[in-house]
Amino acid sequence: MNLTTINFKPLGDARGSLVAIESDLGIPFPIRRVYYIFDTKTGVERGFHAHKKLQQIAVAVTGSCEMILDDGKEKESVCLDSSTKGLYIGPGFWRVMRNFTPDCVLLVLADRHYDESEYIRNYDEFLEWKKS
Ligand code: T46
Repeated sequence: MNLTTINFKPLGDARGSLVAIESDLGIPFPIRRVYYIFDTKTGVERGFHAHKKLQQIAVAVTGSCEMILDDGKEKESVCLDSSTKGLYIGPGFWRVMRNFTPDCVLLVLADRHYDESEYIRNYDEFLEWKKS
């Protein structure tokens, strides 16, 4: 599986670091939505769905978690553990997130507004949709 990671350039000075992410600049889509997942309880696994259209980039801005992406044939696990590493997640990947550290804040940039009708939340349906 060929997953794309994006390295954000930290703009550091003596005070510390800053990362700037601008729509269309260095990321492959216009940003229409930003959300973040935090305060995830120990042992919790999230996700268990795919998107028909949505493109996203996920960055653990603090802490870490594991993102497992499944294209219906192969699975790959990526450790999100850096505020300068973004994982691009295109449409058509079943995802599971797990192993959240208690301090993990997972920031997600998305190219579409929230639309429950474009989620696939059943794995068998996902496999059928991949065949179509
Ligand atoms: C994804 C992974 C990485 C909204 O109302 N608006 C939103 O923009 C989002 C993302 C969620 N919600 C509601 C829907 C649910 O009632 O928030 C609740 C939790 O969402 P969900 O169970 O889908 O959360 P995760 O962590 O399983 O998945 C989320 C995103 O939904 C999904 O697009 O790719 O994070």
